[in-house]
Amino acid sequence: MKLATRINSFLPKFNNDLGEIFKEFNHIGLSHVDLNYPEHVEDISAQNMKELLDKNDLKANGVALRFRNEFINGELGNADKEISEKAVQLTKDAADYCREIEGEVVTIWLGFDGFDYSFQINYEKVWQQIKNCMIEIADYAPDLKISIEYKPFQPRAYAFIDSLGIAMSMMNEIDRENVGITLDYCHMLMKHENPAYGASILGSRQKLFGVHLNDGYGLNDDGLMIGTSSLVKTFEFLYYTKLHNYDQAIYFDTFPVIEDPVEECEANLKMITRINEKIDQIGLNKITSIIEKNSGVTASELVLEILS
Ligand SMILES: [Mn+2]
Repeated sequence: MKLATRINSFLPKFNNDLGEIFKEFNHIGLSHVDLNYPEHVEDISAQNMKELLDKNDLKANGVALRFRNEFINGELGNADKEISEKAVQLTKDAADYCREIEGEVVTIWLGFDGFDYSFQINYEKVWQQIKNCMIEIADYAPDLKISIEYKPFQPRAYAFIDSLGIAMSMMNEIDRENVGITLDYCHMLMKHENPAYGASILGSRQKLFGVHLNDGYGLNDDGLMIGTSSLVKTFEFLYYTKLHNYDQAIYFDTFPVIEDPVEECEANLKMITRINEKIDQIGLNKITSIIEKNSGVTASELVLEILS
């Protein structure tokens, strides 16, 4: 398993020093890093970043776009063409940086493309604009995976790309080999989606480009530790990532606020390792055969076996 975690959780404890954080990542047992772009790279050239990763025996999984204040009314889909073009350029720059540090995935979460009011945006116009921007980005970096991370709402009352269905429709219209989807477990719970459903459908199509793992109660992006709220769903989700040989990093997108970030990350590591072992112990074939029975009662017996 390639494992990464949220850098921002570690910043306060490690004096906002990426060098110290990477050292700790390696010490804990993580293998990969996802960098927010431009947030985490502003003072560090790609060459220096690569050296810093190498020094700590870490690999880049990729970069994740973080759009700033000027994009508050939309990124790729902004009604102001100039701002939309800036968002495209920032994403191209992120792709260049990603390639130079030998990362593979550019994750695009359009946090501000969305709406708060009825009659606020022209949905079809925004749809076409985001689609065309994504095509431009995908064709700019055909050697990289361009991955759409969706979230139903927050910070906007409604996000534009808000669900598995909308993200897949957009992906299909973009129609590029190198465009896929990142599933954020908590975001899916917020939309009352079953995470495993997404992992199955995208995994089957080789379109699962990213996994953000965490847990929550559904109403909010809680970012709880893995397996602490919906353990059985987490098992089912990870079964499908294994079944379809998901090969990018699993990123712990959790938010330790009260918890010590190192201890919290270690808890995530312990949990995912244990779940992984348990899936192997039961066996993919056996789980597959249980699903074939199409029975709630048999499914409940699998839960008993997980508990044993
Ligand atoms: Mn996420």
